[in-house]
Amino acid sequence: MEAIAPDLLARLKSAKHVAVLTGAGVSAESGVPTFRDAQTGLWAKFRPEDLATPEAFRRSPKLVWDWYQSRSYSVAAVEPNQGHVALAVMQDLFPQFTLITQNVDGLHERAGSRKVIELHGNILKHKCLDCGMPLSLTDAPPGSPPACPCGKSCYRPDVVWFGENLPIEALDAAQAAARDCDVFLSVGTSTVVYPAAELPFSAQRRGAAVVEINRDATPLSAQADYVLRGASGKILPLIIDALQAD
Ligand code: BV8
Repeated sequence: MEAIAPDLLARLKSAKHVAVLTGAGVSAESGVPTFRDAQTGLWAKFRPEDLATPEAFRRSPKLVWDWYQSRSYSVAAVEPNQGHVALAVMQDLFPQFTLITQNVDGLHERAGSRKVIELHGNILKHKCLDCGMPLSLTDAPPGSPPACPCGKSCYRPDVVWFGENLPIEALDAAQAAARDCDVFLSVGTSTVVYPAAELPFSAQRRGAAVVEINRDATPLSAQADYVLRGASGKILPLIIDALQAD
């Protein structure tokens, strides 16, 4: 992986507001399968996009519930990696810093990031499918999924499924940060899921320098001002080291 380009470093050092969008690639080095990695086990024959929908949950509640439970256990069993830790350090290096994530694994908070904008919810949180009441798994009756105390429906994971609107306050905050920032880092995301994928393009239209940090090419690569090709767990600490060098 090449060093951080001097002009990118200069942009970062003079930035008043840095915004970061992360995707599943940031959690890959913690051992969390990325969203489009091949599914394993019981769900090997399903595409994630086909399970992460309200229709799939209504059609096969136990299958979808168990998939989320299995993902929750694997997330609880892993640790944040050097990429998460670097972003937690980065939040104190700029006058304003906004971390926006598509990830539902809660690893940014566990690494010490504050005020994380979770665009797609959090797999460790639950709510009622019907009344939307927040629910705790520790109080849940037996069942896959458990019944909600409201008596009308059942627990569901508090994540945003395909075809569902994003939480409006989270989306508004993310879009405001994209419009306002001087540098926008897009890290570990395939840049295919909207409206999150629009954020780096929106930032660039408003004059921000857009940096893609990704192991592979994405639809953003050709348009990004900088492309740092490689693992986020290696590249993000390099950026911290360069910023703190003198
Ligand atoms: C909505 C929660 C209004 C659930 C998720 C406009 C245009 C086209 C389509 C649409 C559009 N507007 C809406 C749509 C439809 C849809 C959509 O975008 N579909 C896509 C597939 C085309 N969007 C929606 O439905 C959204 N809702 O817009 O509401 C509406 C309402 C009704 C009708 C229409 C519109 C809701 C989207 C949210 C879905 N929920 N997650 C769950 O997790 O189970 S999205 C899911 O994908 C995850 O959150 C994931 O984070 C996200 C994006 O994926 P990535 O994070 O990018 O992960 P991926 O595996 O794809 O890529 C990993 C990347 O990392 C790769 O590039 C890889 O190379 C790289 N990498 C791997 N290792 C590393 C690495 N990089 C660096 N270092 C490494 N070590």
